[in-house]
Amino acid sequence: MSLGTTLRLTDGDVARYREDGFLVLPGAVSPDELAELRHETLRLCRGDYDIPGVEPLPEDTPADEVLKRYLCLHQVHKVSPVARRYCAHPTIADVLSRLIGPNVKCMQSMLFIKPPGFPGQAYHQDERYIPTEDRSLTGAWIALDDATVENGCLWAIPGSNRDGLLPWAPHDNPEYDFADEAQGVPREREVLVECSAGSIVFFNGFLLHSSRKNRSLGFRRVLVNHYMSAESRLRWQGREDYRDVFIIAGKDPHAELGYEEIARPHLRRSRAS
Ligand SMILES: O=C(O)CCC(=O)C(=O)O
Repeated sequence: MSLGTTLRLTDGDVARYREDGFLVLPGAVSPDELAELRHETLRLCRGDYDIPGVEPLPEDTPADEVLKRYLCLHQVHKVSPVARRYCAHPTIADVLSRLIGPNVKCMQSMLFIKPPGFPGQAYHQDERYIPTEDRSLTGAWIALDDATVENGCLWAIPGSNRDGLLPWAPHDNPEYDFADEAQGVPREREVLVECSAGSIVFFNGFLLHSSRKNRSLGFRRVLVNHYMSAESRLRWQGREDYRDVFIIAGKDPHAELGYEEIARPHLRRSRAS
C-alpha cells in the first residue's frame, strides 16, 4: 500500500512546537493505514518474523492471546518492511523537514503494545538515551489506538524541551517499567496528551514525558520512531558515528561514510502486573 496524504504544519504549529516541545497531529494516518499497522503488529507479536524471545504462535491464535504477551518490541523496522515504510510516512517526512531541517535520518523504531495491566514509562528525556550533538532528536509517536488516561497515554512537561537534561535514578514504582526516572520533574506543569487513533504526536528529545499503567481492558498500541538531523553525527551504541540509519527526508550529507547493520529487533524488559 502506498502511504497517504500529507498533512502540512502551519507556522503557528511550528511556533507552538518550539514553545511546548510537542505537537499532536490528529488524522495523520488514514483508517486503511491504521488497519495495515495493526495487522503488522499482530504479525510481529505472533512471531511471523524472527525476533529473539518472541515465541511463534499458530496463525489462528486469537488476537488478544497474541498481543497480551509483550509490552514493547524494539527496532521492528529491521525485520518488518511495513514498519520500515511507516518510518518514512509522507506526513512524518514533511513535518520533520519543518521541525528538524531538510535532511532527516531515522535510527530507531519501537512498537508498544501495552496490554491491560502493563506499566508505563517513568519521566525521562529521550536525548538521555540517544544523544545528538545538535539537540535535533525528535520522536514521531503514531497512535494505533485512542490513547487515554485510562489506557496509559503520554504525559508531558511543556517547555522542558528548552532546558537541559535532568539527572536520573532507578525507581521501584510499579506504575512504570524498569527504565530510570528523571529527578526533579516539575509535575505542577504536567499536561495530559490524550489523542485519537491515527494521530501522530511529535516530540523533542529534551521533552520530559512519561506514561502510566494501562488500567483499561484493551491494548494501547503505538509505533514510535526516532529521528535527527542527517547533518550531525550520532555518538551512540559505542560508535563515534552510528551509521545504522536511513534517510527519510532530503539527502545524507555524509553518504560517503556508508551504512552499517547494527541494531537487531528485541523485546523490552517489562514488569507485567
Ligand atoms: O508510549 C509510551 O508509553 C512511552 C513512549 C516513550 O517514552 C518514548 O517514546 O520515548
